[in-house]
Amino acid sequence: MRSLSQFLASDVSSASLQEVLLVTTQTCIEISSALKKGSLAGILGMAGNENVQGEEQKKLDVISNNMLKSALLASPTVRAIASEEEDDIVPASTDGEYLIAFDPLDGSSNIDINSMVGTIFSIYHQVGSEPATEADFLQPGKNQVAAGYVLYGPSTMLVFSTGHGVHMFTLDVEQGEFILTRENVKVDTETQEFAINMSNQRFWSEAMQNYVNDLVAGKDGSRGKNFNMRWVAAMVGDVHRILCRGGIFIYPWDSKDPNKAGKLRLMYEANPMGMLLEQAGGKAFTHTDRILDIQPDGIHQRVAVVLGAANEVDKCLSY
Ligand code: AFP
Repeated sequence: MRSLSQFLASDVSSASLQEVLLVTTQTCIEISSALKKGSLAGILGMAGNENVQGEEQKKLDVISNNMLKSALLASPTVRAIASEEEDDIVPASTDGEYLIAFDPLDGSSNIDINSMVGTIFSIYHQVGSEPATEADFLQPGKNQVAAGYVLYGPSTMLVFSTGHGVHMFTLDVEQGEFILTRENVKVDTETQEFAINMSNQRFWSEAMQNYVNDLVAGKDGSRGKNFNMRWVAAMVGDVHRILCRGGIFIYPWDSKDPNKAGKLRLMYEANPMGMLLEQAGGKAFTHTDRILDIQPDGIHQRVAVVLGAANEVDKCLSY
């Protein structure tokens, strides 16, 4: 039974990357404790603000964001952070070598129903000179040096990759540390399970409607096999299920959005999850491009996402 610090000491050669991963994950343990207290700590409900994307912020979005922000900015390894909950990047007062992008609480609409939420993080090398600017963050996802998430479910789990496979850790609450519970997770190339918000069906492209109609037709349709559907409404929960037992997750662009950009954020959701899926042998695309190849044009950019079992992603894109 290896703890996270033992794993990092033996499997991650850079001491500064070990440090940034430890600071991030230690803060997630504190977020996990806050979540466990729920209503007792008076931290549920709305904060009364909107984030830069015009979404209402929950108190816990704000609390989690502030916890990660202050912990990371205090670390000498961090040059700057970008958060889904911050309008602009926040430079640190150090000459640290890492840029961290994060979604402090993905799926926050699940908080009030005591369902799954998570923190997603993505780590890049600083590329420009100091002080850091937004332009430094605009690197394609294939440049990520590490990416992962902490899932706050029945147990709290850390899943991450530094480019050498995907590893899962479970929080030992008594000891207050993550313990390695699955190494080198792989996603089957085939699947019979899909995740998509079906209520948007009429707004999808004709091709996406045809693809999903064929999944739903099951054995009676052209696919010749039945498919099951699951939707956690937190990408972190849907991706975790895919890493554990396979599947495909889709958040397509739809005609409600004139830019046809999709809902999910490239830097805080699609890139880190794309890295994990590829490291586990799966695929991650928009409706046209490999996600990790996209050159971002802004830190809050949104994209369409199709990720999961390699053959099923290919099949979806073939429509
Ligand atoms: P929130 O964090 O604002 O709740 O959004 C979560 C999310 O971006 C992603 O985690 C889910 O997959 C997706 O939204 C759920 O979207 P729907 O509202 O369409 O179910």
